[in-house]
Amino acid sequence: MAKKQLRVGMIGYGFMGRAHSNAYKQVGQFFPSNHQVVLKAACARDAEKIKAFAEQWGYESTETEWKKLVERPDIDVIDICTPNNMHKEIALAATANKKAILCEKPLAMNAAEGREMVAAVEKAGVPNMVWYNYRRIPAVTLAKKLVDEGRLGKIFHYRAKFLQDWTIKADLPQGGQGLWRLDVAAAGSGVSGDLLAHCIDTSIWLNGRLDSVCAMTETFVKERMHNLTGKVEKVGIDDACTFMCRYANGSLGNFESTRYARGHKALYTFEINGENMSLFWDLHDLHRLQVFDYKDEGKIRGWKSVHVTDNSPDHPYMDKWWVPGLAIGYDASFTHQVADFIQGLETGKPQGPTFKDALETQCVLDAILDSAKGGKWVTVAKS
Ligand code: SOE
Repeated sequence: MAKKQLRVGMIGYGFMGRAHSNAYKQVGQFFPSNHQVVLKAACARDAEKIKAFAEQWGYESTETEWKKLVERPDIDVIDICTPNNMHKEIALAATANKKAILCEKPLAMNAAEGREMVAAVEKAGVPNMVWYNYRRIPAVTLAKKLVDEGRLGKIFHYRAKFLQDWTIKADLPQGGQGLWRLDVAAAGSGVSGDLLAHCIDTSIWLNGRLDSVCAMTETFVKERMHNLTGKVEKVGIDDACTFMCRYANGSLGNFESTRYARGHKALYTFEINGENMSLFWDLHDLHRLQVFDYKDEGKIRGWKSVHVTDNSPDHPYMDKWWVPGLAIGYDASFTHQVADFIQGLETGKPQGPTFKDALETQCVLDAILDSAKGGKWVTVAKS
């Protein structure tokens, strides 16, 4: 039977443009379905750069104006890999043209924008998803399975951190390609929207709704040269953010994120402590889920390090890869996301995180920034 084409129009060509393109190329090989992904067009303002990107990754054509791309009848899905300040406008235009949308995280600059985006995709009925990829690391997906099976019992604590060190240099400029993450006008926020957003998404998925938050933020380097204006300008993003929270299920949360933790490049870890079981995961050892099961026999009770590589349905996604015991990497989380998105199209059961799911994270981010500004506890708005 001829496969249905899923023709991708990619906007942006940075780190995420590469990660997503790689996933589109891999998915058909490892996760066969009734769809065939076609890299139809790549789009960015710089004609030469986007041409080079398209040639490297195998896109059939290029555009330099995203408005043209979203109108093209030969595109089924728009992948938004631009800085955050473009997400809303592109998503609304793509929706108006009845395209499915895969949007890079965070969904938007803030919850108000996110709400508009959710309303638009829901009204138009277009498939939508946000690239919170860490949900689909097999060890993290296994954690979700254990939580859903009720094995942890009542959950008391959730703690997570995401640490980096790449912005310590005070003479690193802000703005423009690669450095837009330091420019509040393009990013909306700093580590909260960039890194904590991942931790919050995973935590909502595993532990449910956050009710209230109390946060502090700091901007260690107050001024940086702006690549777009050529002037030294105030830095408007949070360089570090720590917050505590209360979850709707009664548990307590503790989160930390910074780009000033010398020696750490991408240390994302989380731990959940339940009445009967605790779980711990570390991105630097991404195949392992650490499990402590209080129900184990006392004599041999202790932390187990489960290498999530078994080629069976017990270990999510792994039956599609190599033989048992062999590892896959960070890139596979994106491949899994595309596979699940396609499964959602084929079954009519959309896979998360949808725009609506990602709006919940956006509401938490707004509450965090509010709390840090006012030095007080803030109730998280309902999405
Ligand atoms: C920032 O350095 C960054 O690339 C984030 O933007 C990604 O979302 C995260 O997964 C890794 O770090």
